[in-house]
Amino acid sequence: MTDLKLKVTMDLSVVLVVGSCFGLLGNGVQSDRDDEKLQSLPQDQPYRTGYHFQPPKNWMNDPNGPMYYKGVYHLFYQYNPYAAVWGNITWAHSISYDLVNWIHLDIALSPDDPFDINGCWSGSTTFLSGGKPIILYTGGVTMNRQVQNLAEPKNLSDPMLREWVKSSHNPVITHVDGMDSENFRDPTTAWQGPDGLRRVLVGNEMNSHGRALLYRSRDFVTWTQSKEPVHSSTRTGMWECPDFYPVSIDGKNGVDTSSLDKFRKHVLKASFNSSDHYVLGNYTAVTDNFSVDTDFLDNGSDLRYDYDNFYASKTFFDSAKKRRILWAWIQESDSTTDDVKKTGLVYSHFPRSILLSKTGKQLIQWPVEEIEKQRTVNVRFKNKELKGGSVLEISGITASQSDVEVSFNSSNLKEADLLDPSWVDPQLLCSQKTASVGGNIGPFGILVLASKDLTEQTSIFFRVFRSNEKYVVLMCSDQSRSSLEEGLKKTIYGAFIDIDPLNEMISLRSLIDHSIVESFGGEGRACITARVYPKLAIDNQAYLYAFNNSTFDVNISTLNAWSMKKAQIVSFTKRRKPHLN
Ligand code: DQQ
Repeated sequence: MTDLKLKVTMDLSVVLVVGSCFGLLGNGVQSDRDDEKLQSLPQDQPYRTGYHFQPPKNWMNDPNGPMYYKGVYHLFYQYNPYAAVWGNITWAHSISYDLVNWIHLDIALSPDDPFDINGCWSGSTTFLSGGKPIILYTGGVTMNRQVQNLAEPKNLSDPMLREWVKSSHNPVITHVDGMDSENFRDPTTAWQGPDGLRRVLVGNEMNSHGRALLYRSRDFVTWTQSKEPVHSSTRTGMWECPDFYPVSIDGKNGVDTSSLDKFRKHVLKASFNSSDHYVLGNYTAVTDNFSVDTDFLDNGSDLRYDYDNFYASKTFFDSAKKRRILWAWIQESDSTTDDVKKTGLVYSHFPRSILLSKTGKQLIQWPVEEIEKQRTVNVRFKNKELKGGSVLEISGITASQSDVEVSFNSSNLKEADLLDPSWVDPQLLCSQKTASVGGNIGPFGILVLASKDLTEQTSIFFRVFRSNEKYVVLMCSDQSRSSLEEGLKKTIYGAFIDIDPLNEMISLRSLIDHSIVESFGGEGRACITARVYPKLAIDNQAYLYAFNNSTFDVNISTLNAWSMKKAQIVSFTKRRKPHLN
Protein backbone atom coordinates (compact mmCIF):
# COMPACT_ATOMS: atom_id res chain seq x y z
CA MET A 1 0.00 0.00 0.00
CA THR A 2 1.41 3.42 -0.89
CA ASP A 3 1.87 6.03 1.82
CA LEU A 4 -0.85 8.07 0.27
CA LYS A 5 -3.32 5.23 0.27
CA LEU A 6 -2.37 4.38 3.82
CA LYS A 7 -2.98 7.97 4.88
CA VAL A 8 -6.41 8.11 3.32
CA THR A 9 -7.30 4.69 4.72
CA MET A 10 -6.28 5.89 8.15
CA ASP A 11 -8.36 9.00 7.76
CA LEU A 12 -11.33 6.84 6.83
CA SER A 13 -10.82 4.49 9.74
CA VAL A 14 -10.62 7.40 12.14
CA VAL A 15 -13.92 8.62 10.84
CA LEU A 16 -15.52 5.21 11.12
CA VAL A 17 -14.22 4.57 14.61
CA VAL A 18 -15.24 7.99 15.83
CA GLY A 19 -18.61 7.54 14.14
CA SER A 20 -19.16 4.27 16.00
CA CYS A 21 -18.14 5.87 19.30
CA PHE A 22 -20.88 8.41 18.85
CA GLY A 23 -23.33 5.52 18.60
CA LEU A 24 -24.58 6.63 15.24
CA LEU A 25 -24.62 3.37 13.36
CA GLY A 26 -27.67 2.59 11.27
CA ASN A 27 -29.95 5.24 9.90
CA GLY A 28 -29.25 7.89 12.53
CA VAL A 29 -28.99 11.38 11.21
CA GLN A 30 -27.65 13.81 13.72
CA SER A 31 -29.22 17.20 13.74
CA ASP A 32 -26.34 19.15 15.15
CA ARG A 33 -26.47 22.65 13.74
CA ASP A 34 -28.89 25.49 13.61
CA ASP A 35 -30.30 24.64 10.19
CA GLU A 36 -33.59 26.14 9.20
CA LYS A 37 -36.88 24.26 8.96
CA LEU A 38 -37.27 20.89 7.25
CA GLN A 39 -33.88 19.51 8.09
CA SER A 40 -34.70 16.65 10.42
CA LEU A 41 -35.60 13.36 8.86
CA PRO A 42 -37.80 10.64 10.32
CA GLN A 43 -35.58 7.83 11.59
CA ASP A 44 -37.92 5.07 10.46
CA GLN A 45 -38.03 6.35 6.91
CA PRO A 46 -38.88 3.37 4.67
CA TYR A 47 -37.83 5.11 1.45
CA ARG A 48 -34.26 5.86 2.47
CA THR A 49 -31.93 3.84 0.27
CA GLY A 50 -29.31 1.40 1.47
CA TYR A 51 -26.55 1.48 -1.14
CA HIS A 52 -27.18 4.54 -3.30
CA PHE A 53 -25.25 7.76 -2.72
CA GLN A 54 -27.19 10.27 -0.63
CA PRO A 55 -26.32 13.61 0.97
CA PRO A 56 -26.13 14.03 4.76
CA LYS A 57 -29.61 15.57 4.71
CA ASN A 58 -31.61 18.17 2.84
CA TRP A 59 -31.69 18.76 -0.89
CA MET A 60 -29.30 17.64 -3.62
CA ASN A 61 -29.53 17.85 -7.39
CA ASP A 62 -26.95 17.61 -10.17
CA PRO A 63 -23.70 15.70 -9.67
CA ASN A 64 -20.80 18.05 -10.42
CA GLY A 65 -17.13 17.64 -11.31
CA PRO A 66 -16.65 13.94 -10.50
CA MET A 67 -13.00 12.90 -10.74
CA TYR A 68 -10.33 10.49 -9.55
CA TYR A 69 -7.38 12.17 -7.83
CA LYS A 70 -4.46 10.50 -6.08
CA GLY A 71 -6.35 7.31 -5.27
CA VAL A 72 -9.60 8.98 -4.21
CA TYR A 73 -12.90 9.37 -6.06
CA HIS A 74 -14.42 12.83 -5.63
CA LEU A 75 -18.04 13.72 -6.16
CA PHE A 76 -19.37 17.25 -5.85
CA TYR A 77 -23.06 17.97 -6.13
CA GLN A 78 -25.61 20.76 -6.04
CA TYR A 79 -26.70 20.98 -2.42
CA ASN A 80 -28.86 23.14 -0.19
CA PRO A 81 -27.36 22.93 3.31
CA TYR A 82 -30.39 24.55 4.92
CA ALA A 83 -33.54 22.93 3.56
CA ALA A 84 -35.05 19.99 1.74
CA VAL A 85 -35.98 22.10 -1.27
CA TRP A 86 -33.86 23.68 -4.02
CA GLY A 87 -32.13 26.94 -2.98
CA ASN A 88 -28.90 28.36 -1.44
CA ILE A 89 -27.05 26.18 -3.91
CA THR A 90 -23.51 25.17 -2.93
CA TRP A 91 -21.06 22.57 -4.21
CA ALA A 92 -21.11 19.84 -1.57
CA HIS A 93 -18.16 17.45 -1.63
CA SER A 94 -17.89 13.74 -0.87
CA ILE A 95 -15.10 11.24 -1.40
CA SER A 96 -14.83 7.51 -1.76
CA TYR A 97 -12.30 4.77 -2.28
CA ASP A 98 -14.62 2.40 -4.03
CA LEU A 99 -17.63 4.37 -5.37
CA VAL A 100 -19.83 2.54 -2.81
CA ASN A 101 -18.90 3.87 0.66
CA TRP A 102 -18.66 7.64 1.04
CA ILE A 103 -17.36 10.36 3.33
CA HIS A 104 -19.05 13.74 3.26
CA LEU A 105 -16.55 16.57 3.58
CA ASP A 106 -17.05 20.30 4.07
CA ILE A 107 -18.84 22.19 1.36
CA ALA A 108 -16.34 23.07 -1.37
CA LEU A 109 -17.98 26.19 -2.81
CA SER A 110 -20.58 28.49 -1.24
CA PRO A 111 -22.37 31.39 -2.90
CA ASP A 112 -20.73 34.25 -1.07
CA ASP A 113 -19.13 36.37 -3.80
CA PRO A 114 -20.72 38.81 -6.25
CA PHE A 115 -19.90 36.41 -9.12
CA ASP A 116 -21.94 33.54 -7.59
CA ILE A 117 -24.17 35.28 -5.06
CA ASN A 118 -27.31 33.52 -6.33
CA GLY A 119 -25.76 30.09 -6.27
CA CYS A 120 -22.75 28.00 -7.19
CA TRP A 121 -24.39 26.11 -10.03
CA SER A 122 -23.28 23.14 -12.07
CA GLY A 123 -19.91 22.66 -13.68
CA SER A 124 -16.98 20.31 -14.10
CA THR A 125 -13.41 19.55 -13.14
CA THR A 126 -10.46 19.38 -15.52
CA PHE A 127 -6.87 18.27 -14.93
CA LEU A 128 -4.40 20.92 -16.07
CA SER A 129 -0.92 20.01 -17.26
CA GLY A 130 0.93 18.61 -14.28
CA GLY A 131 -2.23 16.97 -12.97
CA LYS A 132 -3.68 19.89 -11.03
CA PRO A 133 -7.49 19.72 -10.87
CA ILE A 134 -9.48 22.88 -11.44
CA ILE A 135 -13.23 23.55 -11.16
CA LEU A 136 -15.11 25.59 -13.75
CA TYR A 137 -18.64 26.30 -12.50
CA THR A 138 -21.58 28.57 -13.16
CA GLY A 139 -22.26 31.45 -10.82
CA GLY A 140 -25.79 32.72 -10.53
CA VAL A 141 -25.53 36.52 -10.31
CA THR A 142 -27.94 39.44 -10.08
CA MET A 143 -30.74 39.98 -12.63
CA ASN A 144 -30.92 36.17 -13.11
CA ARG A 145 -27.74 36.25 -15.19
CA GLN A 146 -25.12 33.51 -15.19
CA VAL A 147 -21.33 33.65 -15.51
CA GLN A 148 -18.57 31.02 -15.39
CA ASN A 149 -16.00 30.91 -12.58
CA LEU A 150 -12.86 29.04 -11.54
CA ALA A 151 -11.81 27.47 -8.24
CA GLU A 152 -8.62 25.60 -7.30
CA PRO A 153 -7.64 23.27 -4.46
CA LYS A 154 -5.78 24.98 -1.64
CA ASN A 155 -3.48 22.04 -0.95
CA LEU A 156 -2.64 19.71 -3.82
CA SER A 157 -0.86 17.25 -1.59
CA ASP A 158 -4.11 16.49 0.25
CA PRO A 159 -5.79 13.66 -1.72
CA MET A 160 -9.10 14.64 -0.11
CA LEU A 161 -8.80 18.18 -1.58
CA ARG A 162 -10.75 19.47 1.39
CA GLU A 163 -10.40 23.18 0.69
CA TRP A 164 -11.12 25.08 -2.50
CA VAL A 165 -10.24 28.67 -3.34
CA LYS A 166 -12.12 30.75 -5.88
CA SER A 167 -10.00 32.51 -8.51
CA SER A 168 -9.27 36.22 -8.23
CA HIS A 169 -9.99 36.38 -12.00
CA ASN A 170 -13.66 35.46 -11.60
CA PRO A 171 -15.83 35.63 -13.56
CA VAL A 172 -13.71 34.20 -16.37
CA ILE A 173 -16.50 33.79 -18.95
CA THR A 174 -19.36 36.25 -19.28
CA HIS A 175 -22.06 36.66 -21.90
CA VAL A 176 -21.74 38.96 -24.92
CA ASP A 177 -24.46 41.22 -26.32
CA GLY A 178 -27.28 39.38 -27.97
CA MET A 179 -26.73 36.23 -25.93
CA ASP A 180 -29.35 34.91 -23.50
CA SER A 181 -27.48 35.48 -20.23
CA GLU A 182 -30.23 33.87 -18.14
CA ASN A 183 -29.63 30.55 -19.84
CA PHE A 184 -25.88 30.36 -20.00
CA ARG A 185 -24.51 27.65 -17.78
CA ASP A 186 -23.00 24.30 -16.84
CA PRO A 187 -19.50 24.21 -18.41
CA THR A 188 -18.15 20.81 -19.44
CA THR A 189 -14.82 19.24 -18.57
CA ALA A 190 -12.26 20.85 -20.87
CA TRP A 191 -10.35 18.92 -23.52
CA GLN A 192 -7.15 19.89 -25.28
CA GLY A 193 -6.92 20.27 -29.05
CA PRO A 194 -3.83 19.63 -31.20
CA ASP A 195 -3.03 23.38 -30.97
CA GLY A 196 -2.64 23.03 -27.19
CA LEU A 197 -5.72 25.16 -26.47
CA ARG A 198 -8.30 23.92 -23.98
CA ARG A 199 -11.91 23.83 -25.05
CA VAL A 200 -15.13 23.78 -23.05
CA LEU A 201 -18.80 23.80 -23.92
CA VAL A 202 -21.37 25.94 -22.12
CA GLY A 203 -25.13 25.28 -22.41
CA ASN A 204 -27.15 28.12 -23.87
CA GLU A 205 -30.43 28.95 -25.54
CA MET A 206 -30.99 31.00 -28.70
CA ASN A 207 -34.55 31.87 -29.77
CA SER A 208 -35.76 29.23 -27.28
CA HIS A 209 -33.59 26.50 -28.81
CA GLY A 210 -30.71 24.58 -27.26
CA ARG A 211 -27.07 24.99 -28.21
CA ALA A 212 -23.60 24.24 -26.87
CA LEU A 213 -21.27 27.24 -27.08
CA LEU A 214 -17.58 26.51 -27.60
CA TYR A 215 -14.85 28.46 -25.77
CA ARG A 216 -11.06 28.13 -26.16
CA SER A 217 -8.26 29.15 -23.81
CA ARG A 218 -4.50 28.82 -23.51
CA ASP A 219 -4.25 29.55 -19.78
CA PHE A 220 -7.73 28.50 -18.54
CA VAL A 221 -8.36 32.10 -17.44
CA THR A 222 -8.85 34.03 -20.69
CA TRP A 223 -11.49 32.42 -22.86
CA THR A 224 -12.53 33.24 -26.43
CA GLN A 225 -15.89 32.22 -27.79
CA SER A 226 -15.92 30.38 -31.11
CA LYS A 227 -18.19 31.94 -33.76
CA GLU A 228 -20.24 28.78 -34.10
CA PRO A 229 -21.65 26.57 -31.37
CA VAL A 230 -20.37 23.03 -31.55
CA HIS A 231 -23.95 21.92 -32.09
CA SER A 232 -27.50 23.27 -31.77
CA SER A 233 -31.02 22.05 -32.38
CA THR A 234 -34.28 23.74 -33.25
CA ARG A 235 -36.16 20.71 -31.89
CA THR A 236 -35.26 21.29 -28.25
CA GLY A 237 -35.28 24.04 -25.64
CA MET A 238 -32.33 25.07 -23.43
CA TRP A 239 -29.54 22.51 -23.01
CA GLU A 240 -28.60 22.11 -19.39
CA CYS A 241 -25.50 20.26 -18.24
CA PRO A 242 -23.95 19.43 -21.64
CA ASP A 243 -21.31 16.70 -21.65
CA PHE A 244 -18.91 16.02 -24.53
CA TYR A 245 -16.47 13.11 -24.57
CA PRO A 246 -14.92 10.45 -26.78
CA VAL A 247 -15.84 6.77 -26.67
CA SER A 248 -13.64 4.07 -28.06
CA ILE A 249 -14.87 2.14 -31.09
CA ASP A 250 -13.47 -1.14 -29.79
CA GLY A 251 -15.79 -0.63 -26.84
CA LYS A 252 -13.55 -2.14 -24.17
CA ASN A 253 -12.19 0.84 -22.24
CA GLY A 254 -13.17 4.40 -21.55
CA VAL A 255 -10.92 7.13 -22.91
CA ASP A 256 -9.63 10.43 -21.58
CA THR A 257 -11.66 13.50 -22.54
CA SER A 258 -8.72 14.91 -24.54
CA SER A 259 -8.06 11.67 -26.44
CA LEU A 260 -7.59 12.17 -30.17
CA ASP A 261 -7.36 8.46 -30.87
CA LYS A 262 -8.50 7.60 -34.41
CA PHE A 263 -10.78 4.81 -33.25
CA ARG A 264 -13.30 6.90 -31.43
CA LYS A 265 -16.67 8.53 -31.69
CA HIS A 266 -17.85 11.51 -29.71
CA VAL A 267 -20.90 11.75 -27.48
CA LEU A 268 -22.76 15.01 -26.96
CA LYS A 269 -25.27 14.83 -24.11
CA ALA A 270 -27.76 17.56 -23.24
CA SER A 271 -30.33 17.64 -20.45
CA PHE A 272 -33.78 18.87 -21.54
CA ASN A 273 -37.45 17.81 -21.23
CA SER A 274 -36.58 16.17 -17.89
CA SER A 275 -34.32 13.64 -19.66
CA ASP A 276 -30.70 13.18 -20.61
CA HIS A 277 -30.53 12.85 -24.40
CA TYR A 278 -27.39 12.13 -26.39
CA VAL A 279 -26.17 12.01 -29.95
CA LEU A 280 -23.16 10.24 -31.42
CA GLY A 281 -20.95 11.80 -34.06
CA ASN A 282 -17.51 12.53 -35.43
CA TYR A 283 -15.53 15.35 -33.93
CA THR A 284 -12.57 16.79 -35.86
CA ALA A 285 -10.28 18.46 -33.38
CA VAL A 286 -8.45 20.68 -35.88
CA THR A 287 -11.61 22.41 -37.07
CA ASP A 288 -13.79 21.75 -34.02
CA ASN A 289 -16.40 20.38 -36.39
CA PHE A 290 -18.87 17.92 -34.90
CA SER A 291 -21.04 16.03 -37.40
CA VAL A 292 -23.78 13.94 -35.83
CA ASP A 293 -24.85 10.47 -36.97
CA THR A 294 -28.48 11.16 -36.03
CA ASP A 295 -29.75 14.32 -34.35
CA PHE A 296 -31.60 14.91 -31.08
CA LEU A 297 -35.22 13.71 -31.28
CA ASP A 298 -34.77 12.42 -34.84
CA ASN A 299 -37.59 10.30 -36.15
CA GLY A 300 -36.92 6.76 -35.09
CA SER A 301 -33.96 7.68 -32.89
CA ASP A 302 -34.34 9.13 -29.45
CA LEU A 303 -31.18 8.11 -27.66
CA ARG A 304 -31.40 8.63 -23.92
CA TYR A 305 -29.22 7.45 -21.07
CA ASP A 306 -32.33 6.40 -19.20
CA TYR A 307 -36.01 6.52 -20.06
CA ASP A 308 -37.35 7.60 -16.67
CA ASN A 309 -35.89 9.32 -13.62
CA PHE A 310 -32.38 10.44 -14.62
CA TYR A 311 -31.22 14.02 -15.10
CA ALA A 312 -28.28 16.44 -15.24
CA SER A 313 -25.72 13.67 -15.55
CA LYS A 314 -22.00 14.04 -15.80
CA THR A 315 -19.24 11.62 -16.81
CA PHE A 316 -15.56 11.43 -15.95
CA PHE A 317 -12.63 9.32 -17.05
CA ASP A 318 -11.37 7.06 -14.28
CA SER A 319 -7.67 6.79 -15.08
CA ALA A 320 -7.18 4.06 -12.44
CA LYS A 321 -9.47 1.56 -14.14
CA LYS A 322 -9.52 3.02 -17.67
CA ARG A 323 -13.25 3.48 -17.72
CA ARG A 324 -15.71 6.33 -18.15
CA ILE A 325 -18.17 6.65 -15.29
CA LEU A 326 -21.58 8.24 -15.43
CA TRP A 327 -23.34 9.92 -12.50
CA ALA A 328 -26.85 11.38 -12.51
CA TRP A 329 -29.48 12.76 -10.22
CA ILE A 330 -32.61 10.79 -9.22
CA GLN A 331 -35.42 13.13 -8.30
CA GLU A 332 -38.29 12.54 -5.97
CA SER A 333 -41.40 11.96 -8.03
CA ASP A 334 -44.03 13.50 -5.83
CA SER A 335 -45.16 16.99 -4.79
CA THR A 336 -42.58 19.10 -2.96
CA THR A 337 -44.60 19.05 0.26
CA ASP A 338 -44.79 15.29 0.21
CA ASP A 339 -41.15 14.99 -0.79
CA VAL A 340 -40.18 16.88 2.30
CA LYS A 341 -42.44 14.74 4.46
CA LYS A 342 -41.13 11.53 2.91
CA THR A 343 -37.41 11.99 3.00
CA GLY A 344 -36.31 15.47 2.22
CA LEU A 345 -33.66 13.65 0.24
CA VAL A 346 -32.90 12.98 -3.34
CA TYR A 347 -30.28 10.58 -4.56
CA SER A 348 -27.67 9.88 -7.14
CA HIS A 349 -27.78 6.89 -9.41
CA PHE A 350 -25.41 4.13 -8.64
CA PRO A 351 -22.41 5.06 -10.82
CA ARG A 352 -22.46 3.34 -14.20
CA SER A 353 -19.63 2.62 -16.57
CA ILE A 354 -20.42 3.71 -20.08
CA LEU A 355 -19.18 2.36 -23.43
CA LEU A 356 -20.08 2.44 -27.09
CA SER A 357 -22.05 -0.65 -28.15
CA LYS A 358 -20.64 -3.10 -30.68
CA THR A 359 -23.04 -1.72 -33.31
CA GLY A 360 -21.62 1.78 -32.79
CA LYS A 361 -25.17 3.12 -32.74
CA GLN A 362 -25.73 3.60 -29.03
CA LEU A 363 -24.12 3.60 -25.61
CA ILE A 364 -24.35 0.80 -23.10
CA GLN A 365 -24.30 1.29 -19.35
CA TRP A 366 -23.63 -1.05 -16.48
CA PRO A 367 -23.28 -0.52 -12.71
CA VAL A 368 -19.59 -0.24 -11.81
CA GLU A 369 -18.12 -3.58 -10.74
CA GLU A 370 -17.50 -2.35 -7.17
CA ILE A 371 -21.21 -2.85 -6.46
CA GLU A 372 -20.65 -6.60 -6.45
CA LYS A 373 -18.89 -6.50 -3.09
CA GLN A 374 -22.20 -5.38 -1.54
CA ARG A 375 -23.79 -8.69 -2.54
CA THR A 376 -24.50 -11.12 0.30
CA VAL A 377 -27.12 -13.90 0.34
CA ASN A 378 -27.61 -15.38 -3.12
CA VAL A 379 -30.51 -17.25 -4.71
CA ARG A 380 -30.04 -18.72 -8.14
CA PHE A 381 -31.52 -21.21 -10.57
CA LYS A 382 -31.46 -22.19 -14.22
CA ASN A 383 -33.98 -23.31 -16.81
CA LYS A 384 -37.31 -22.84 -15.15
CA GLU A 385 -40.42 -22.75 -17.30
CA LEU A 386 -42.80 -19.89 -16.56
CA LYS A 387 -46.21 -20.96 -17.75
CA GLY A 388 -48.41 -18.39 -19.43
CA GLY A 389 -50.36 -16.55 -16.71
CA SER A 390 -48.06 -17.56 -13.84
CA VAL A 391 -46.24 -15.77 -11.04
CA LEU A 392 -43.22 -17.25 -9.24
CA GLU A 393 -41.97 -15.95 -5.92
CA ILE A 394 -38.18 -15.53 -5.65
CA SER A 395 -37.64 -15.96 -1.93
CA GLY A 396 -34.57 -16.12 0.26
CA ILE A 397 -33.13 -12.63 -0.23
CA THR A 398 -33.96 -9.17 1.13
CA ALA A 399 -36.19 -8.08 -1.73
CA SER A 400 -36.21 -4.41 -0.68
CA GLN A 401 -32.41 -4.10 -1.00
CA SER A 402 -31.21 -6.40 -3.74
CA ASP A 403 -29.50 -6.90 -7.08
CA VAL A 404 -31.33 -9.19 -9.51
CA GLU A 405 -30.11 -10.59 -12.83
CA VAL A 406 -32.46 -12.67 -14.94
CA SER A 407 -32.55 -13.82 -18.56
CA PHE A 408 -35.46 -15.16 -20.54
CA ASN A 409 -35.94 -17.01 -23.80
CA SER A 410 -38.90 -18.34 -25.71
CA SER A 411 -39.25 -21.25 -28.09
CA ASN A 412 -42.47 -19.76 -29.43
CA LEU A 413 -41.13 -16.57 -30.98
CA LYS A 414 -42.95 -17.20 -34.25
CA GLU A 415 -46.20 -16.71 -32.33
CA ALA A 416 -45.25 -13.14 -31.35
CA ASP A 417 -47.92 -10.50 -32.01
CA LEU A 418 -47.49 -8.31 -35.07
CA LEU A 419 -46.17 -4.81 -34.42
CA ASP A 420 -48.55 -2.22 -35.79
CA PRO A 421 -46.40 0.28 -37.78
CA SER A 422 -48.18 3.14 -35.98
CA TRP A 423 -46.74 1.98 -32.64
CA VAL A 424 -43.66 4.16 -32.79
CA ASP A 425 -43.73 5.62 -29.29
CA PRO A 426 -42.50 2.98 -26.81
CA GLN A 427 -43.67 4.87 -23.75
CA LEU A 428 -47.18 5.17 -25.14
CA LEU A 429 -47.16 1.50 -26.08
CA CYS A 430 -46.09 0.50 -22.55
CA SER A 431 -48.88 2.71 -21.13
CA GLN A 432 -51.48 1.06 -23.34
CA LYS A 433 -50.14 -2.46 -22.92
CA THR A 434 -49.40 -2.56 -19.22
CA ALA A 435 -48.25 -5.60 -17.26
CA SER A 436 -51.84 -6.73 -16.87
CA VAL A 437 -52.57 -6.71 -20.62
CA GLY A 438 -51.78 -10.18 -21.98
CA GLY A 439 -50.08 -10.75 -25.34
CA ASN A 440 -48.65 -13.78 -27.11
CA ILE A 441 -44.99 -13.38 -26.09
CA GLY A 442 -45.05 -10.90 -23.22
CA PRO A 443 -45.51 -9.30 -20.88
CA PHE A 444 -42.94 -11.30 -18.88
CA GLY A 445 -40.38 -10.01 -16.39
CA ILE A 446 -40.16 -9.29 -12.68
CA LEU A 447 -42.37 -7.69 -10.06
CA VAL A 448 -40.28 -5.76 -7.54
CA LEU A 449 -41.14 -3.99 -4.28
CA ALA A 450 -44.35 -6.02 -4.39
CA SER A 451 -46.67 -6.70 -1.48
CA LYS A 452 -47.41 -10.36 -0.66
CA ASP A 453 -50.88 -10.08 -2.19
CA LEU A 454 -49.51 -8.19 -5.23
CA THR A 455 -51.81 -5.21 -4.72
CA GLU A 456 -48.60 -3.18 -4.84
CA GLN A 457 -46.00 -3.98 -7.46
CA THR A 458 -43.58 -2.27 -9.80
CA SER A 459 -43.22 -4.39 -12.91
CA ILE A 460 -40.31 -4.37 -15.29
CA PHE A 461 -41.13 -6.46 -18.29
CA PHE A 462 -40.66 -7.25 -21.97
CA ARG A 463 -42.88 -7.91 -24.98
CA VAL A 464 -41.73 -9.39 -28.24
CA PHE A 465 -43.39 -8.37 -31.54
CA ARG A 466 -42.88 -9.47 -35.12
CA SER A 467 -42.20 -6.84 -37.75
CA ASN A 468 -41.05 -7.53 -41.33
CA GLU A 469 -39.49 -10.90 -40.59
CA LYS A 470 -37.66 -9.41 -37.63
CA TYR A 471 -38.39 -9.27 -33.93
CA VAL A 472 -38.84 -6.08 -31.98
CA VAL A 473 -38.40 -6.15 -28.20
CA LEU A 474 -40.11 -3.60 -25.97
CA MET A 475 -38.95 -2.98 -22.38
CA CYS A 476 -41.38 -1.32 -19.93
CA SER A 477 -41.26 -0.11 -16.35
CA ASP A 478 -44.81 0.04 -15.05
CA GLN A 479 -45.26 2.07 -11.87
CA SER A 480 -49.03 2.35 -12.13
CA ARG A 481 -49.49 -0.10 -9.22
CA SER A 482 -46.34 0.80 -7.30
CA SER A 483 -48.17 2.32 -4.31
CA LEU A 484 -51.61 2.35 -2.73
CA GLU A 485 -50.98 6.01 -1.94
CA GLU A 486 -53.13 8.27 -4.12
CA GLY A 487 -51.78 11.28 -5.98
CA LEU A 488 -48.24 10.04 -6.64
CA LYS A 489 -46.66 10.23 -10.07
CA LYS A 490 -47.09 6.70 -11.41
CA THR A 491 -46.08 7.11 -15.04
CA ILE A 492 -45.23 4.10 -17.17
CA TYR A 493 -41.99 4.29 -19.15
CA GLY A 494 -40.60 2.25 -21.99
CA ALA A 495 -38.01 1.83 -24.71
CA PHE A 496 -37.48 -0.36 -27.74
CA ILE A 497 -34.36 -2.37 -27.12
CA ASP A 498 -31.86 -3.65 -29.64
CA ILE A 499 -32.09 -7.38 -28.85
CA ASP A 500 -32.42 -10.19 -31.36
CA PRO A 501 -34.32 -12.80 -29.32
CA LEU A 502 -33.60 -15.49 -31.92
CA ASN A 503 -29.91 -15.33 -31.13
CA GLU A 504 -29.64 -14.04 -27.59
CA MET A 505 -31.38 -14.10 -24.24
CA ILE A 506 -33.62 -11.25 -23.22
CA SER A 507 -31.80 -10.13 -20.11
CA LEU A 508 -32.65 -7.79 -17.27
CA ARG A 509 -30.76 -6.53 -14.25
CA SER A 510 -32.50 -4.48 -11.57
CA LEU A 511 -30.91 -2.69 -8.63
CA ILE A 512 -33.68 -2.52 -6.05
CA ASP A 513 -33.11 -0.14 -3.15
CA HIS A 514 -36.28 0.63 -1.10
CA SER A 515 -37.63 3.43 -3.29
CA ILE A 516 -35.32 3.26 -6.31
CA VAL A 517 -35.37 0.61 -9.03
CA GLU A 518 -32.65 0.96 -11.66
CA SER A 519 -33.23 -1.49 -14.49
CA PHE A 520 -30.81 -2.43 -17.28
CA GLY A 521 -32.27 -4.31 -20.24
CA GLY A 522 -30.17 -6.21 -22.80
CA GLU A 523 -26.94 -5.82 -20.80
CA GLY A 524 -27.36 -2.08 -20.53
CA ARG A 525 -28.77 -1.21 -23.97
CA ALA A 526 -31.89 0.35 -22.42
CA CYS A 527 -32.05 1.67 -18.85
CA ILE A 528 -35.10 2.78 -16.88
CA THR A 529 -34.97 4.14 -13.32
CA ALA A 530 -38.19 4.15 -11.31
CA ARG A 531 -38.78 6.10 -8.11
CA VAL A 532 -41.58 4.47 -6.12
CA TYR A 533 -43.14 4.80 -2.67
CA PRO A 534 -44.99 1.62 -1.70
CA LYS A 535 -47.17 1.68 1.41
CA LEU A 536 -47.23 -2.08 2.05
CA ALA A 537 -44.16 -3.38 0.24
CA ILE A 538 -41.55 -1.91 2.53
CA ASP A 539 -38.54 -3.49 4.24
CA ASN A 540 -39.29 -7.17 5.02
CA GLN A 541 -42.80 -6.83 3.64
CA ALA A 542 -41.40 -6.34 0.14
CA TYR A 543 -41.39 -9.37 -2.17
CA LEU A 544 -39.84 -10.27 -5.49
CA TYR A 545 -41.55 -12.30 -8.21
CA ALA A 546 -40.96 -13.40 -11.77
CA PHE A 547 -44.08 -13.35 -13.92
CA ASN A 548 -45.34 -14.27 -17.33
CA ASN A 549 -48.63 -12.80 -18.41
CA SER A 550 -48.36 -14.09 -22.00
CA THR A 551 -50.45 -16.71 -23.72
CA PHE A 552 -47.31 -18.75 -24.39
CA ASP A 553 -44.79 -20.07 -21.88
CA VAL A 554 -41.37 -18.49 -21.53
CA ASN A 555 -38.26 -19.93 -19.99
CA ILE A 556 -36.13 -18.37 -17.28
CA SER A 557 -32.73 -19.33 -18.58
CA THR A 558 -30.88 -18.07 -15.49
CA LEU A 559 -31.80 -16.12 -12.40
CA ASN A 560 -29.29 -14.79 -9.90
CA ALA A 561 -30.43 -12.52 -7.06
CA TRP A 562 -28.55 -11.14 -4.08
CA SER A 563 -29.37 -9.28 -0.88
CA MET A 564 -27.25 -6.13 -0.73
CA LYS A 565 -25.27 -4.69 2.16
CA LYS A 566 -25.86 -1.12 3.23
CA ALA A 567 -23.16 1.31 2.10
CA GLN A 568 -21.31 3.20 4.82
CA ILE A 569 -21.81 6.90 4.42
CA VAL A 570 -20.19 9.09 7.03
CA SER A 571 -19.72 12.80 7.55
CA PHE A 572 -16.32 14.23 8.30
CA THR A 573 -16.55 17.97 8.46
CA LYS A 574 -14.93 20.70 10.49
CA ARG A 575 -18.16 22.11 11.75
CA ARG A 576 -19.83 18.86 12.69
CA LYS A 577 -18.86 15.90 14.76
CA PRO A 578 -18.11 12.90 12.54
CA HIS A 579 -21.14 10.64 12.30
CA LEU A 580 -22.58 7.84 10.25
CA ASN A 581 -25.63 8.79 8.28
N1 DQQ B 1 -29.25 22.64 -12.06
C1 DQQ B 1 -28.27 23.66 -11.79
C2 DQQ B 1 -28.06 24.36 -13.07
C3 DQQ B 1 -28.45 23.33 -14.07
C4 DQQ B 1 -29.64 22.68 -13.43
C5 DQQ B 1 -28.76 24.55 -10.68
C6 DQQ B 1 -29.96 21.33 -13.99
O1 DQQ B 1 -26.71 24.77 -13.22
O2 DQQ B 1 -28.74 23.88 -15.32
O3 DQQ B 1 -28.92 23.83 -9.49
O4 DQQ B 1 -30.65 20.54 -13.08
